[in-house]
Amino acid sequence: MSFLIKGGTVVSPTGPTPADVLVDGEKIVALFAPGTGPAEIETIDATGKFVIPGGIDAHTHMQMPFGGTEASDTFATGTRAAAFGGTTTIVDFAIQRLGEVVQDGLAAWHAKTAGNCHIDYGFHMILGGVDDESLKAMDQLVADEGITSFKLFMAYPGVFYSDDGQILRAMQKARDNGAMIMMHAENGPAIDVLVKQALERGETDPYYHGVTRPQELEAEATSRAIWLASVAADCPLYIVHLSASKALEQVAAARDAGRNVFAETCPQYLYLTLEDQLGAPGFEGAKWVCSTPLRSKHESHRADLWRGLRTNDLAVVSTDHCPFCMKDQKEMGVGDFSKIPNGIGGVEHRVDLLYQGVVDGKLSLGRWVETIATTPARMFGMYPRKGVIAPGSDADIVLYDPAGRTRIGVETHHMNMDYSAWEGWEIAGKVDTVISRGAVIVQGDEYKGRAGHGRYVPRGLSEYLV
Ligand code: DUC
Ligand code: ZN
Ligand code: ZN
Repeated sequence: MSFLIKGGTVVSPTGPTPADVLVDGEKIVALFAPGTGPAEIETIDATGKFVIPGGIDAHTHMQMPFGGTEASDTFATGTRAAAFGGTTTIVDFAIQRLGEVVQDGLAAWHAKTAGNCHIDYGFHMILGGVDDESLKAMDQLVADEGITSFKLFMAYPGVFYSDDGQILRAMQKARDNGAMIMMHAENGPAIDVLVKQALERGETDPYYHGVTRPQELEAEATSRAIWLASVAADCPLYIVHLSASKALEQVAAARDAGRNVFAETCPQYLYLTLEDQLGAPGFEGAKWVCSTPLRSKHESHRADLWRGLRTNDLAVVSTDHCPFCMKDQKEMGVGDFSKIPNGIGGVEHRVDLLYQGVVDGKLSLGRWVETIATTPARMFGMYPRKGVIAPGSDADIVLYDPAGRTRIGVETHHMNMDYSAWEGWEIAGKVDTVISRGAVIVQGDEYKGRAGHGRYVPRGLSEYLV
């Protein structure tokens, strides 16, 4: 089927341009100066709307087994919620645990997703056990499986943790095969000491989750990862969920030196704080227990992160979507914050929350599109199939209404969570229409998509390497 998206303003990283967009089947086939496209054709009226590439959330954990439970969004519920929020591709994390064969972990994630996803999806691979076999598997995943990024953890000893020797070996392998190492950069062994000491003092509330993960331990791990990547002949390194000013300083210095070092942040770190959310009365703060943690409002983290987004020291905004319900899940940590499953759900709100940054004068329109769609596509080997409105690209398109408003809350969201981390927020802008590979899947508040529409996206190497 062909149709023309007419009367809108196409936004690309270089800024807004009035243009009509012709879609044929699953692809964008042409852009026209307003009113100069074909006449005898079905149209979608985009008057007054921004026409942007579908959002790409490069960091999600649908139905992830973690912290003694499982993330509450399945691939079906989570990708449908993502679609409502203007995201048309996710990159989720398949998991290899210590002692498991990497390819078996990947097969398990393909089985979870098959027939269930409403939007397109790719995988990164978490390596929970770096050894000779898993290092060999990295080559095979890059060459044959379309998986070109591997996440390692400097946190969570006994779960996903890799020591420095393992990290260096994986980095050397990535340097050879061109893959990206994604790093959860927090000093896990040091955090475990602080957690034990806090619990011994009777400091059991969710607030202490943040206090026992100070920014110094994120900055130290970030710096160590950057130096290890340097030893591995400047292996490509991507710091995930960067939350703190001192960690950002490490990334900025490496980038100023021309290194293959990149970083993402997440909406929760741009808006929410240790005191106002994690420090909420009683057990309420559990809603915002995630790692890295929310940071203090009395320091400059949020302003620094917004600045980092403008200067490209932060290249991408992802969600680290890892939802848990309060009932039966977060509640596991009543009386002991260290037992609260770590994670916040937000896959539905990233595009809107970042548009609020445009309205607040913190980002340009072009930078909005770049951080939520174009750069993730380039960073993770999906460009120009994804992340851009251009002939030949997949017709993943969002019509965004700058005059609309979005109210966020548990009554209206589509994620499988019994609370919202953004309850009661009303923000500028609204997703109006969502098109995934040429199919209209969201129109206003109406859902028209289906499970199984989403396809696996095998990825190439990052475009940003030097
Ligand atoms: N951090 C979280 O908050 N949840 C999932 C995994 C992680 O690293
Ligand atoms: Zn992480
Ligand atoms: Zn994560």
